[in-house]
Amino acid sequence: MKQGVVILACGLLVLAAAGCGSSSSSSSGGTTTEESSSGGSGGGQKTIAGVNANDHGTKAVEDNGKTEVELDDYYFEPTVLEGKPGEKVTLELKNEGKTVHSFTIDSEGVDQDVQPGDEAEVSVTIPKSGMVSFYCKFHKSSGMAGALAVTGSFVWLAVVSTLARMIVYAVTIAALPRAPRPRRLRTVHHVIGAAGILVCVWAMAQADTKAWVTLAALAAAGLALYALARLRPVRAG
Ligand SMILES: [Cu+2]
Repeated sequence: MKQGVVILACGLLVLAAAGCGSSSSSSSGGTTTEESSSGGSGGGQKTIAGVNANDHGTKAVEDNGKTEVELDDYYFEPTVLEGKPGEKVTLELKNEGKTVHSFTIDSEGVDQDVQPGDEAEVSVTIPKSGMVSFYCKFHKSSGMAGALAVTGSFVWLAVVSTLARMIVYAVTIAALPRAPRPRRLRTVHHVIGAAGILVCVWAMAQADTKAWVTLAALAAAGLALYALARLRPVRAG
């Protein structure tokens, strides 16, 4: 019985750790930026949300009022704008270059031209997760692009998945057999276990399809290990 509990706890540990780990890492995939060696207009180039962009930094949007975005030859500054998931933001676009630029987001129906030395305002929405790409329709091929992103989504998910694993470790350690051990799991163990499962469910709710496929593969591996452990039970020590 005790060994059954331990094997079950270990199986759950594998499932939970794998599931939470995969959901956080693949969710971060959308916000990953990659350095590239080729230089852009002063700031170096990055792949941002799948688009090659001249990188001029990341900035959080203003909580109240407008967020200023400089359009120049040929970059956006800041290049990545971070805000809360689903937050509506007003951007004040300033063209400080010598040629006309646009601020364009296909998925949000935003397409604003700004003449040299001119200003314009657009309303945009921070995505629920990951990144949404914006670009200048005249100079996208020159790397004039950027993205709206969710603030620290990767860090937050990493913290939550680590927390989930620690909770599962705690309940696993608590379930380890001790000799003699008159009682079975106590209420506190069930509470800790339930908290761990809730955190895992929350973390998995942030995951996309790719993460679920990964989770399914890892869950199958976890179940196989569990079945193997059942076939060859641990000898009582
Ligand atoms: Cu442009």
